[in-house]
Amino acid sequence: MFKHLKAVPGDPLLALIVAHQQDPNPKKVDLGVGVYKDDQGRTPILTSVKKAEAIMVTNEETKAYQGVYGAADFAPLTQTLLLGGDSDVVKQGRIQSSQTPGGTGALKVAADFISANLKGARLFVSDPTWGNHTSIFGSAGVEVVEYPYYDAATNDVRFDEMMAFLDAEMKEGDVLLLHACCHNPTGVDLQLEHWHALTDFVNQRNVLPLIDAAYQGFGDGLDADMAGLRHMAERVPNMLIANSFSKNFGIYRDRCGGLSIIAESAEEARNAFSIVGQAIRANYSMPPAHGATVVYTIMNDPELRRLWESEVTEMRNRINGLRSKMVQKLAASGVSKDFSFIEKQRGMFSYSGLTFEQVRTLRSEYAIYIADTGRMSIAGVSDSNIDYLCESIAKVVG
Ligand code: PLP
Ligand code: TYF
Repeated sequence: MFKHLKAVPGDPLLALIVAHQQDPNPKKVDLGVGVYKDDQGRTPILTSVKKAEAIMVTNEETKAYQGVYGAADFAPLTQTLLLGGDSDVVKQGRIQSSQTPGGTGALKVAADFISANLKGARLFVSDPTWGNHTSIFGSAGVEVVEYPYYDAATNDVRFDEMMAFLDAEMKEGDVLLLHACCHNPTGVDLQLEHWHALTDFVNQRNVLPLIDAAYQGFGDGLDADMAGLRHMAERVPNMLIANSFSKNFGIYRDRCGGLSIIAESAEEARNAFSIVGQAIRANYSMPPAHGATVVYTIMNDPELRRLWESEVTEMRNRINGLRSKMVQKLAASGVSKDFSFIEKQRGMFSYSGLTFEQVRTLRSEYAIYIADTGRMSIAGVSDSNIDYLCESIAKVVG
């Protein structure tokens, strides 16, 4: 039955985790997968999460099924986090939100929803984007098209080219995927004026924006990171938002995120949401409860919420501080390349501009693990490895 099947390669980012784990070199540095790490290289459970879990253990009374959309109380908190406390879209009831197994689950449900109900719609993604965008939508039968985004020469967004391409290629009903903040893999984000222009484009061309919000809080702040998304959400008739709580609550393996759908009226939103429910049932029936209960418990307890917000701030400040330190140390190492852009990028990642050969040399000769594209996960840098890292990059780059 399976004789004709050939093995396929796994996700290269996940393979990098294993390769790093197996490396006996005591100096090894892991800048591969996008998981937050503290200065000791650990991915600790947030104190707010630990406290919420203790409350849950005491209070939880049942593990019975809770329905395709997850806990009912979860939707308003997701909407407030994403759109803020004063959103007209929320007040008008034009948004419906479901809890999903991570941001990936949200994207998969969105892909199935689009594939089954918006016939012929193509998905436009940035060049480059997170590899799973292409695989999730591709496997749902949605054609994926790349639009120009990252400019390696300037380490910035090629916004004029991006708009010219979208204007030439996108047809009414197509789907435009944008990263809300902390672009994966480049770390190069759209600026607010870009969101303004894109909002006009979405309205003029009548395309559907799909916003991937996986790193809220990791760029400039929980609200600041959503400024572009909020601008657009309040001005367009329709939008999908796939959000992840994996990073900002540090609950990666608990699989918690959300899919929100904004429509022109409350009734339209409810109708579309019922079809989202159908896509969920056909996928995984209903989401796991643990992570969502953690998020819900924290958000509804003012003290735990303050603690969580301070923990998000600490993670963000650590990453942004490391960006500055790396820029200083690389400059001090006498390296020929200008790395000052690292400080301007936001979120977990930096497209470093290191070539495939340089990445492979860093891996084989220095036990420094960076994705083949040159993407570095800045969270993997620490006070104890930053000197070794910057010196090694300087040696390899020259
Ligand atoms: N979207 C982007 C851009 C990501 O980088 C990630 C992952 O880490 C996700 C979505 C999905 O996150 P998860 O499914 O772990 O919540
Ligand atoms: O890009 C990253 O590193 C994160 C984590 O299949 C991730 O988004 C990577 C690959 C994958 C799942 C999560």
